[in-house]
Amino acid sequence: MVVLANPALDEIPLVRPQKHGAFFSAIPVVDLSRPFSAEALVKACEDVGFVKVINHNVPMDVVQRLEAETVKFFEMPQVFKETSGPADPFGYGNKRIGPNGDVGLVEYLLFGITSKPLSYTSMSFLEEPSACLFGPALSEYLVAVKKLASDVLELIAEGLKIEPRDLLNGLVTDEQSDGLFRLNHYPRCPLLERLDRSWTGFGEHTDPQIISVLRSNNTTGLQISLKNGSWVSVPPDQESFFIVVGDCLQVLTNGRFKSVRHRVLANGCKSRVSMIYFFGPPPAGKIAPLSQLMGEGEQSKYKEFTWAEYKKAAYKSRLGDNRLGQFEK
Ligand code: GA4
Repeated sequence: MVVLANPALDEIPLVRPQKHGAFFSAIPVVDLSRPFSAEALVKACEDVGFVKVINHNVPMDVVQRLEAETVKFFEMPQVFKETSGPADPFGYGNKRIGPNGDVGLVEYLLFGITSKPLSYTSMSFLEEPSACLFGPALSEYLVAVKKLASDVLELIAEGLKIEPRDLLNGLVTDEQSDGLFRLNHYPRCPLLERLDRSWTGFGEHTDPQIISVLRSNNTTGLQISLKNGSWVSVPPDQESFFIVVGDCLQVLTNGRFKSVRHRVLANGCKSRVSMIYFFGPPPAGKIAPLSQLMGEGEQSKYKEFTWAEYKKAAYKSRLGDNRLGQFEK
């Protein structure tokens, strides 16, 4: 019999008795340097709510610098990492996700991001001389990925024929816009590998924001749920970014885009490091379907709310809850 020494592991849901399923080869890919990328982005957001973007203009050395600093942080002794925790709401977190009892086989750093000037919440490890390269690497990454998010939203607005063209990206570049940044580490776990089991790394959920921009190292684990409810594995690609449609974009498009349910399974083979920048609107921003996207006689499917209201409700929910449910008409 195998005894799991860490009691917290007992609480982590076992997803299913086999390892990752086949890779889904039909993840939409959009080359941002090509004509018709606007239309292709819209189609991907409608069909899947998830899209891989290439030729994104984020320099790979910026990504690699932050990844190297992140790996260095997660390799530090547990007591050191914990001086930057708990993640309540920002800081270092280990296995516990959010305030309502969700758990996963993951450790992470969660930063709050303010827009102008672009800055992140401080943490005690950042004051150590050994972490002196972390802050500059993080700042550079945030600037580059924010530009990518802004470009993508502008293209989506073009594809949807929204005027003015900066209406969507304006929500995330606004001075008051509300960003979050998450560095996740799913550790290698030889025990899991030996058991040939998958545990939940990060449980299924949708992202509450407008979009999220995700990048991971070359390790499997991420899965998305398709419209028919089936789960498919996303082939990792460390050079690309994945755009995840969030709940707010679903509402802004009156359900034309769907926020995609996704999760990460931990199978223990290789450690996975992911970086996700969540782009939320200003707290007072009203989230409602854009009138220009409504067909004749089309009614809003949602009660109007502000991002502050939605966020407050989200932090009372469990990770896997359907958060939009209570705002549906
Ligand atoms: C899911 C998406 C992001 O990771 C996150 C998560 C947040 C957290 O980890 O603190 C939440 C979760 C996420 C939604 C419901 C609440 C809040 C955990 C949780 C149970 C940072 C976010 O913005 O919402």
